[in-house]
Amino acid sequence: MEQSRLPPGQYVPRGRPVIHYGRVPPFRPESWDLSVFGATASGKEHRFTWPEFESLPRKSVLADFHCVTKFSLLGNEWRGVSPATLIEAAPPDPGVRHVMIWAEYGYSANLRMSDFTAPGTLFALELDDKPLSLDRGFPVRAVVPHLYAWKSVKWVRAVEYLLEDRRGFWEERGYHNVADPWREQRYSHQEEPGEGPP
Ligand SMILES: Nc1nc2c(c(=O)[nH]1)N[C@H]1C(S)=C(S)[C@@H](COP(=O)(O)O)O[C@H]1N2
Ligand SMILES: [Mo]
Repeated sequence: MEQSRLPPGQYVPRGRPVIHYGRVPPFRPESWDLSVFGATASGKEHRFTWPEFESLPRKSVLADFHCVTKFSLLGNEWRGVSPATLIEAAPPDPGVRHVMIWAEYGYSANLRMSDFTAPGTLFALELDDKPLSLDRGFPVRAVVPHLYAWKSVKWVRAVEYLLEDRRGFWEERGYHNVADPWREQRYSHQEEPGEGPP
């Protein structure tokens, strides 16, 4: 049964690996904020403080998670804030087709607007009924379960609305701009016309 849930080339490891590039950032609630900037409809940046973000309405998403290094974690129950809530607070310019999600220390991943607003995409604060652990992205991580997990940015601090697509951290380093695991879109050399920035 579980086999049919796995995209091509993926396996279920023993345990639940934690991986990221660089160090785990400290969380300082007094200075933490999450901003929505770039091509907003108003032209202004919108900032959520920690108390503001923490009190936004939450929803649950049950989803699998596929890392490009080939392990998959099945049945994660994420709880957090829908991208629709951010879009409502800070509407994008009508020309916005892409977003960049920014983390602490400059890590980033770009998404098509359609992937950002997909039903499974979430800004998660909880995993399996507990606040995220620091190493899994506390206080807030993106979850984009239908794409390879490097797009699921931990320690999110900003969302940038883009009028033109731009590559994020791994997308600039040889990884696929779209990253659909069901199509094994692992590397940038596999990109078809229209799948990458102009
Ligand atoms: N900020 C940040 N987010 C990140 C990464 C990172 O290096 N920095 N690594 C990504 C990769 S490649 C994977 S597989 C997942 C791992 O998530 P996990 O540690 O919860 O398993 O986080 C993603 N999010
Ligand atoms: Mo990964």
